[in-house]
Amino acid sequence: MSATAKAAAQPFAPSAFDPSPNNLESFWMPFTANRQFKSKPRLFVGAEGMHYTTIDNRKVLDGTAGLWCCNAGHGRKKISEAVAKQIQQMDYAPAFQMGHPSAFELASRLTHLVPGDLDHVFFTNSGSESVDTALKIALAYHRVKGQGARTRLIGRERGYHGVGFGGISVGGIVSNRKFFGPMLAGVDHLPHTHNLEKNAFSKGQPEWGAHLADELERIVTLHDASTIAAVIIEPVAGSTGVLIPPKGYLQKIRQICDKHGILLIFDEVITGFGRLGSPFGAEHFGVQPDMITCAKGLTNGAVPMGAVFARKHIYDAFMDNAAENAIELFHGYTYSAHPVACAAGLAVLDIYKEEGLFENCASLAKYWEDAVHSLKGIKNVIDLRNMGLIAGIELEPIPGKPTARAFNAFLKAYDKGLLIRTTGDIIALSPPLIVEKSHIDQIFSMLADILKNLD
Ligand code: PXG
Ligand code: PLP
Repeated sequence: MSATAKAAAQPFAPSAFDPSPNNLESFWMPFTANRQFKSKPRLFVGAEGMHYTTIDNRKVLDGTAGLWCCNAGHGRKKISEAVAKQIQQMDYAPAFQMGHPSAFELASRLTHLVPGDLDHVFFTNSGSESVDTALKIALAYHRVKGQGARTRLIGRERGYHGVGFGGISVGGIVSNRKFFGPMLAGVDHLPHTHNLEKNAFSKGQPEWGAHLADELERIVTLHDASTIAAVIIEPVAGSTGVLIPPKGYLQKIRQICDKHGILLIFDEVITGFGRLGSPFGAEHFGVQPDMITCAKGLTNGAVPMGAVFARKHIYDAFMDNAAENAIELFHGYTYSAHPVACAAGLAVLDIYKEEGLFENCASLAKYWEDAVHSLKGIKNVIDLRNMGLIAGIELEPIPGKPTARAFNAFLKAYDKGLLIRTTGDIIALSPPLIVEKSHIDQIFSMLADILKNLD
């Protein structure tokens, strides 16, 4: 059918004067209850500062920075102007065997945000691509170093590392894995660190659980270190419902990796760019990973972009082991270091610096913690967790109906004018880092109301 015939055959073709969608069928929505959504849609049409505007012109307070990505809040002119300027000046430059200046500028500015000699940046378009990139670099690194038998990748139960085949293989969220066959071979998993009996209602890092890092020794004994390439973990697990690392746990993981020549990858797609009050979680916890994956806050969510930081010895291994004029790493995306994404990234770094947003996060962390724990005692709240500007609020599931209680809270919050995120029966909060005490008060007074009146 021609485009015109198709338009004529479609009785509800949107008119140029009414941009609101009137056919919700075609778009297969990601990680969404499509039928529920389409029966009662929730559509945003605007965003400014701490708020979204709905299609029916209501303001919704953003308790989640979009999806953990709009750390500098919404509607930032500096970003939109930089993006517009870049598109006008040069829309695209080939990513392979060619370059453009802002890619180099962004990479070098980014390296100042991460600790140690994480001096090299590989650009991607998402967190999922960053994860698959880091896993591939880990495998290739050992190979160019003459240790090609190191092919195993170790993730963690309940970990979220995006949705590529590498990411779901090392990830540990059952629903994200069980539909998709055997995935990557040679993957093993550490146990997660969540334990309500020991750690419920801990403020910040729980006391109990550092010994769970020793499970890595057991895995090494089982497979032998000579077969293991890398361990990948989220310093704070986000997507699974906010699991804060027990005191000393990440340090122990680092020590065991060092002992056995295993690379340690921190997946900081959520913890990067100030979410914990430091530029990255690595600095926050005082642990030096060999690679860091990031995305989201890199461009404030305005343009898709991700990145992998690699330590000097990793980059050098590739440079030192390839013939002159040869490509050193056979990996990359059409849109790696896209000029428009780089323009957004540079503008965002300016905003973070000029407005001291990481520091704002750090200075509000205690106020946030007190607000989170003010929900203690409300019926069905079985745990409260917090760190930086992140909160996890775990609810007792309705017997026989897991996820229903938290999803109901999400729907009620949206109606009331608050955006929250739920996973299983856990509510996750992560407001933009421009948040003020008055917004925090609003978030928790609305939430307390909702939870008190929840079935
Ligand atoms: N790693 C981590 C640690 C993440 O949190 C990804 C990788 C994948 O990034 P992309 O850009 O491919 O989505 C993520 C993403 C939620 C939620 O509310 C979390 C993410 C994405 C969407 C929703 O839990 N994390
Ligand atoms: N599929 C085909 C047929 C392609 O030609 C390409 C890139 O050239 C890709 C997939 C990968 O796309 P991207 O580089 O945007 O990840």
